[in-house]
Parts: sequence; structure tokens; C-alpha cells
Amino acid sequence: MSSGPLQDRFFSVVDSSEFTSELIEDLAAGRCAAVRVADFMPREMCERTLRALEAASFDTYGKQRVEPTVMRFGVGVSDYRSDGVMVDSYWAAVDEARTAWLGLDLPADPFQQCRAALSAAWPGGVRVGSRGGREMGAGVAREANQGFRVHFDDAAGEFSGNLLDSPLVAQFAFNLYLSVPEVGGETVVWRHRWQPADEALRIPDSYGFSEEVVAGDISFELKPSVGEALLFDPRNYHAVRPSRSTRRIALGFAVGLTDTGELLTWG
Ligand SMILES: O=C(O)CCC(=O)C(=O)O
Ligand SMILES: [Fe+2]
Repeated sequence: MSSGPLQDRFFSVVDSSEFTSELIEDLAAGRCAAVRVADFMPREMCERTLRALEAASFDTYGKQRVEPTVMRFGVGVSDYRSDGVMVDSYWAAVDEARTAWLGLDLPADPFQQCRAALSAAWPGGVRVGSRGGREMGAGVAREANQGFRVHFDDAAGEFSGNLLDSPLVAQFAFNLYLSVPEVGGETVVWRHRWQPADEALRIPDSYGFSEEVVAGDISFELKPSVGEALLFDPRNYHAVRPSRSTRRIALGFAVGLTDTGELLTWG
């Protein structure tokens, strides 16, 4: 799947019928870059969740920071950061998001289902992370019809000190796709991690960078399918291409591996 003449056997996508502790360890250790599990969530559960979300009203991520617009149902901590510090209004937003998700009246909490499936693979345990003893948000439904710009995610760099009560030794991004376009909507990941010189290519006040930042780097492009889960290392620059047809809706949360071997999630 890599493009360009160079190959890197560690920069690979692994397709698996399930997440396993070995695959999660490989991701943490950098022996692979992404793990993809088709039909991770039963079709019926996906459809039910999607129908409920289609009838719900989404908010937008901060318009200045996230342009083109990405819609969200639920809360993402990236909107509650000021000078590397999480702002306290996050907690009210988390409460509001919990109520909004309960209001969808789903037979089961899809974030909990995702954590349960990861738990089956991970003996160290999986739970929603906490900060100051308070449980973080479980995750967010994101609608990125116009795509995501080239960016990376790394709580250790974005927040000063520990974001969660436990120190993290690795961070992953989890996505579960509920609605994907036939044309467009691909996730592209580049074999490039942030380095200081990249700052010259950051789009002012944005989460994103100019595409130039990954020019010439090895990449892979993933075409998501409904029900599929993707776990990847978001320190590698990545982007989502605009959709050309249907809405592109995915459930997403961050996953951190703690120094005691637990997996903690947050949104
Ligand atoms: O929607 C996707 O495929 C990836 C979104 C993203 O930027 C992330 O999960 O960090
Ligand atoms: Fe991301």
C-alpha cells in the first residue's frame, strides 16, 4: 500500500479479524502503523447508531482552529485547550454530551461496546480515563465531509503535564466508521512525525499543516468501510480526503497506554 520507491516494513497496515494484544503491542512499539478490523461493530448496531445520529443536531469544532468545518456530536478535548492547559468548561460539555448521547435512546452505548471489544484483547484493562479523579468524555461522533487537513495528534505535546491522572507511554486514535462515501473520504497516513522545522508549515491558528509538510514521505491510503475499526498511531501525520457523496460519520476517541499497562480512552 505504500507509495514511492522506499518501503518500511514497520510502516504497515495490518488487517485482522480482531484486535489482539500482540497487534496493540506492535502499534505501541512502532512495529506497525495501523490495525484495521472489518465488521468490528455489527451492521445492525451501526445502522441504528447512524439513524439516531442522522436525526440529531451536530455542533461544529472550533471554526477558527478546524477549517474546513468538521461537525461533532459529543465532546472532544481539543476544543477545550488554551495555552497547553485543559480548560474547566470541558466538564460541563462532557455532562451535556452524556445527556445528548443518552437522548439518542440507543439499546447500548456504542463507545462502551468499542471499549468492551478492546478489553477482550487487552489483559491490562480498558476504561475511560480520568483527570483529577473525574471521568473524561467517552468519545465523539465526527462528521468530516470536507475532510481533515494534514495534522497529527499527541496529547503529550498538546497539553503540558499529564492530561490524564496516569502517565501515558503511547497514544492511539480509534475510529469506527458508520457512514462512508463511495468516492473520497480516504484516510491518508504519512511516515512523518512532527519535527520543529514543521512549524513553518503550520496553517496559522489551525490544527492543520500545509500538505508540503509531508511532501515526498511514504504514505498509505485507507478507504474505510462501514462497521470497520481503525486503530493507528496519530503521531504520524494524517489527513482525511473530502467526501464526494454521502456523509462521512465515524465514532472516534483517543486511547492511551499507561505506564502500568492499562488502556485509557478519552474524547
Ligand atoms: O476519520 C479518520 O479516518 C481519522 C480522523 C483523525 O484525524 C483521527 O482519528 O485522529
Ligand atoms: Fe487526527
